[in-house]
Amino acid sequence: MPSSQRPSQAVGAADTDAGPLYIGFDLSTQQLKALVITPTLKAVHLAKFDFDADSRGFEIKNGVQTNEAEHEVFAPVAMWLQALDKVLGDLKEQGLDFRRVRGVCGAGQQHGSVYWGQGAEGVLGGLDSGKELEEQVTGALSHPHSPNWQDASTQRECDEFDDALGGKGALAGVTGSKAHHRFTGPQILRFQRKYPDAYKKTARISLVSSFLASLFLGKIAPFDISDVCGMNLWDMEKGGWNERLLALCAGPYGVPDLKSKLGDVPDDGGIHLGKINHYFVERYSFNPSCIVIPSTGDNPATILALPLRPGDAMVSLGTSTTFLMSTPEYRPDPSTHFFNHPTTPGLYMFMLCYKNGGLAREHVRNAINNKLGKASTTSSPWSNFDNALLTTPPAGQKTDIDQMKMGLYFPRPEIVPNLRSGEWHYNYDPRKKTLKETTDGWDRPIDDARAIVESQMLSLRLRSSGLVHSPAKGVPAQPRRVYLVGGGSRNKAIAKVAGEVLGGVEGVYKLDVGENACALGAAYKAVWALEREDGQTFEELIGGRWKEEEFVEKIDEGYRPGVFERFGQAVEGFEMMERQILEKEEGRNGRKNGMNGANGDGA
Ligand code: XUL
Repeated sequence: MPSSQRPSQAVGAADTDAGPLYIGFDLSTQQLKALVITPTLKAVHLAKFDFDADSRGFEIKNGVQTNEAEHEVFAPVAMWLQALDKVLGDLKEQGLDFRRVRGVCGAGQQHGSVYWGQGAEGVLGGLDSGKELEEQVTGALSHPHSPNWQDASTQRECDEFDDALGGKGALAGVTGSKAHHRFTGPQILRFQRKYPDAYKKTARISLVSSFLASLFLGKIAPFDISDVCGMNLWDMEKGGWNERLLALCAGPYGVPDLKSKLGDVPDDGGIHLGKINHYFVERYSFNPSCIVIPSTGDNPATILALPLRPGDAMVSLGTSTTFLMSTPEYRPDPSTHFFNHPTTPGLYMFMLCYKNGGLAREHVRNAINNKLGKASTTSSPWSNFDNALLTTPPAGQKTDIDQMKMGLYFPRPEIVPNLRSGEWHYNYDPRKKTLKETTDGWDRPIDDARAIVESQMLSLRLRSSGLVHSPAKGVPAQPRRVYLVGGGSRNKAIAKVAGEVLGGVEGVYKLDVGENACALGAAYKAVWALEREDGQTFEELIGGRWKEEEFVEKIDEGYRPGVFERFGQAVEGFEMMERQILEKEEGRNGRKNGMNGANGDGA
């Protein structure tokens, strides 16, 4: 049985009327989730299927399989098919009246690709509602696995992508990102070389998001205008495929063939793709006029979990760290990502994606608990860490003339910057602008609590500095609001440091949707697509229905004059520190062009 959840915290509304409903699906690495909402944005049903706990017949761990010798990480597509029937079956058991569902939309883990065989559309259109999807659709694939975003097997392909347009900066300028192992273009290139027969037999290629939409639609759905930017193939300013990158990716099989595998991309994220596949009407009693909306990536869906305004920032504090902003400015850089905004033409989604986050903080937390012993058996495991964080002064400086303490904490190899796993400690003198690798004056591991959280926030501030603006005369450039989501958002001590370093003139907020941000964003996208008036933007429609007092909680004041400026000095030291570490590592490795080894992510 799926590990279903009856309405809980985020899904608590009584669904009394018989009005329309919308479903947002989230096909992520570890689970498939379905969240049902009303047009007033109340969540009324939630079902989920945990791949490790609930799937049958797949040897997976954390939702994926690995081939360590080649740094491959992939997921069996059949498992996702199994999950979709189970999740819908669970919603049916919960009593969901599928006839009321007016629209479905999804969020998919980004970059993963699904390879369809020649007869795929025939299979999807002719499904037998008496049988499960897994039994019928698995045979329509030309390859059983979908490369996962954690895959690191494409170093050679990344180098070729970076070179194709003249360098990482040029590739980032055109596609929004330099080459990354997980991006779909390098993945398709490797697939084409490793499995030439399967490539030849492939009629269409889907992203995880468009795969989900294809099942609902009964034919291959186009890519979503935002998620397509996670491929290193889409020319963002031109709004079309980049022919040179397609030529590289297609190799001997040619561009026209690859173009037909990829299909056309509609530029409206709210386009009605068509009515739901008869399979779902017959098997689950969906209304035959239910409309399928393009599913998007999980990160683009996350920024749709609230009417995020340009200038607001979202920080997802999970196992990894993600920083998202909606912005009208396109300022590509090899260390960041730009995507088209999933719903609003003229806006972009800016993203920073780190591998390290919660796990790194847990290491420091454990070291502190080992030193101090747990305060009591009932206290939170974080109480010593939080106490250390709150009693240590900003940048570890007791007085203005003290050195600032800073460091990098990467238990896993990091993407931003591209650096091996390791830990580094530095003292920085902001008056002389000098830096020294040392732990002189550090009370370890106590001082590490502040240093690690600050280092994570300083990296975000450094890399988003070009996109934030001064909100009023005399006030330094910073985000308007900072929204925290994910596990770490529950920690108020971390929120305080986030506010000190990042600012936020209107404060730091916790978005109280539990772990459901992606599914919620997808469901809101469906509401907008089906209920918008001519020209009405997502932000206008969802903003009008959004109940701030119910959905978000202010957890920190944000901008503190004086402290914010002190961290402005710390950012300078932090940038110097990163550069110095990278240079030392480059010397150590004796390699040019940074650390592109199997540990890093992309060239
Ligand atoms: C983003 C990325 C991850 C996945 C997680 O580039 O690779 O955030 O989208 O599912």
